[in-house]
Amino acid sequence: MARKPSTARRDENTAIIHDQTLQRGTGGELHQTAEGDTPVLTTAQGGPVSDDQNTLKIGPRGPTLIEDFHFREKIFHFDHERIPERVVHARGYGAHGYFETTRSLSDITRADIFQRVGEKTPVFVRFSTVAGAKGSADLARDVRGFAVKLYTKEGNWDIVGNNIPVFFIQDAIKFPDIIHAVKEEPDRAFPQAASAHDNFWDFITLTPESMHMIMWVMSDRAIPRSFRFMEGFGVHTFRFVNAQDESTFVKFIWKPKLGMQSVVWNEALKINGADPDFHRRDLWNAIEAGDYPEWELCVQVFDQTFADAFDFDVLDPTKLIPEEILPPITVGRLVLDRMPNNFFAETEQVAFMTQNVPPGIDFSNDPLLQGRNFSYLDTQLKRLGSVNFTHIPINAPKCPFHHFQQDGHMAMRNPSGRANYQPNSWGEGPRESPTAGFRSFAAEESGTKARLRPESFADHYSQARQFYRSQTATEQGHIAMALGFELSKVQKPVIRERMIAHLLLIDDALAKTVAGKLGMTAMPKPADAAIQPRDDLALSPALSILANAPDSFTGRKLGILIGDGSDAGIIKALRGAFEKEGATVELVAPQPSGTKLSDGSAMDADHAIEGGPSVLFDAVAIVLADETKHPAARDFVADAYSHCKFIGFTAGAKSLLDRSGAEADDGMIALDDAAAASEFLIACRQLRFWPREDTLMQ
Ligand code: HDD
Repeated sequence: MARKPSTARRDENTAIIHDQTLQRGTGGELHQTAEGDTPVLTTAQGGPVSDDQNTLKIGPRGPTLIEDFHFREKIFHFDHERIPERVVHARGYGAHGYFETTRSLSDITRADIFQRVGEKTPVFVRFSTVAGAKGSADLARDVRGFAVKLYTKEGNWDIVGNNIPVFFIQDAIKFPDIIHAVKEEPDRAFPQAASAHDNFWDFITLTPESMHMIMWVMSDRAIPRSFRFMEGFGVHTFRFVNAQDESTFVKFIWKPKLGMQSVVWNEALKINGADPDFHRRDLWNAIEAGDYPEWELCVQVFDQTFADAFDFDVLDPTKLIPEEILPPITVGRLVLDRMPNNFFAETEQVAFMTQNVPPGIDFSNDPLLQGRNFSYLDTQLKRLGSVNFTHIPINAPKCPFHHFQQDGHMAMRNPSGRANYQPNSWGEGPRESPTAGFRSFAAEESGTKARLRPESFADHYSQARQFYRSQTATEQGHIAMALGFELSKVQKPVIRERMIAHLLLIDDALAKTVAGKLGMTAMPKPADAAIQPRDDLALSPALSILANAPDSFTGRKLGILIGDGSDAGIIKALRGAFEKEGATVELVAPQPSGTKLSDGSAMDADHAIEGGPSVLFDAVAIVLADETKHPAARDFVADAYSHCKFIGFTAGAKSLLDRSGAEADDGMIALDDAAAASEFLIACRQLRFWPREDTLMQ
């Protein structure tokens, strides 16, 4: 695949800040340059600084003077660098790109973004974990945020979604509870970025509506290999509204062009140690290399008749509509092609809000969505500190905008002219437009004021069962292992038992397997279900990652372990074949430089072996001339083997394979000569050799 250098990382989002920096540094005649073209360091007020190494003192060993305004300003600013991290989704990573409309939806929505095929709309996307703090590791078992800000010609549209199509709770009033429960326990402040603790499982087992979501969170979806290999979901039912003010229901889905992929749990634990920034580094590297990640935007559209006939309430955010029942239609593509200039300015300060919708897109009565629409504005004020957070370039619309909001902290733009209200007699300023403006869909509403959950939301187990049973046997095994791991960290037996009681309503065999993993001798009674789970829902293969595998190694990474005497021809052939596939190849060696290959050439490696464990790669090749005693080399092979990776090996690697416990199977491919590289690549397209997992479990 051709590697393009990333496009210049500068755009209007940061231009204001950047230009001010330039002006500060090169501010004309007054500010000479220090050396050559290096600008003179100044204070924030623009005053040139003569000494930035020493505070102002009386004598070399004397007290520091209050008069030192440069020191005072520098420390004052530093002391205030941090803003509150997001109360959820604190750890995230963002990128710029564009959305291209590939299908006109002008019959069902008047949203400008869906009128013209080929229309390109700038976007900013932020991926995140939910529970961990800003500095936590990327491979936590967790839901991933998938928030997309589309800078449309009719204002910003934010699809603030996750990589899981359902949610834990049905009503927004429960959100603080679920989040408190999953985050670190307040007396001890641990565990961080982990759901494997009593409080979380206590809440889950007391909240049956979370059962469907918990099946997803225990599945491989919660340990994605990369942001690039995740689906994204708007979760709620929204509305499209057309020019005739007619409404159609819609659900939004992002589908990754490279297909989905996850890691295994033992691998995730090790990645967190080897590279806690694994996901953000992956996104950075892909975009910098010109391998721009891409998703299709798909919509599931339906009318009231479909909604009435569907098995569940379309307003219930703990339910999904299987793709087999309502096939998604592709309407556009999302391409991420530029990293931010500055993490804080853009990724940290970006403010997503579900209530940001353009005319032609509207809300349903999903009670979770309604509560979110209220919550997101609050959080921006808390985090960004001013009602003027839309003045920050990343949050400002890219279309023309005019309003009379003024003043407030850090106001960067105030309306000009005399009139700051409307209507006015000065002929100044904007006026509302009944035709172009946002009009809420005129839904008829009636009812008695009450705190109620609808009866139609009461089945908490049927779709959990459908999800579990729609997984491949390998994925079902992973769910059982995840539940076993998580519940093994729960200290209170009653909580574990309660979970088994719920699992009995989802799948009897699963419940028994997990109980066995926990060493439970007697099974509890099944939980009391408000509505007995259904057994008649058709399986939905679309819910499985492995049943929809891409059969491609594009976008993945091969690690080649080399040492002195490694066969130069095989290394070259592997590199050629895998790079042609659009994969990345990295070399791992005992030292970072100076490995002598079979042809006498010296080769630099990308990683010294201690820093380049096999968990960083999707497949590995062990191209060694003879025995290596390096302890990390044994881990390299043993991990790759137990994580079911395809392993290519040369004859000289045999003794290392034996010492590492890697036994011959169809996932172990001999690299006898350069020609074997393409055979190895064909095998690697399956991504993992899952049959090995059964052997390992025996
Ligand atoms: Fe939320 C952030 C996704 C329910 C309140 N949420 C946040 C982010 C994502 C989601 C991706 C991070 C955005 C970013 O990258 O800056 N949230 C969801 C999804 C939900 C959901 C898919 C259910 C379908 N959220 C939810 C509820 C509430 C909130 C029910 C409150 C009633 N969410 C917030 C928040 C956050 C947030 C507190 C924290 C930081 C922020 O908004 O900007 O307002």
